[in-house]
Amino acid sequence: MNKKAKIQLIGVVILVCILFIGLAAAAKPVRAPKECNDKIDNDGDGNIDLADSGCDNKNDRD
Ligand SMILES: [Ca+2]
Ligand SMILES: [Ca+2]
Repeated sequence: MNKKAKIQLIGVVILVCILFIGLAAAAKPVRAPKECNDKIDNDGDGNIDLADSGCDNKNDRD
């Protein structure tokens, strides 16, 4: 294999890696809302979001 062919092969390998990284990023599920800002009683104690003593702020995840 000559030098030019090796460089082309490395380029193709790098492109395939970038493609797979892009696909993996695109396949990630949309980030769920924070549990203290989703209007759901996540822990089932009757208190929703900031009304729950476990929630210090809307970005909290308890
Ligand atoms: Ca709760
Ligand atoms: Ca909640």
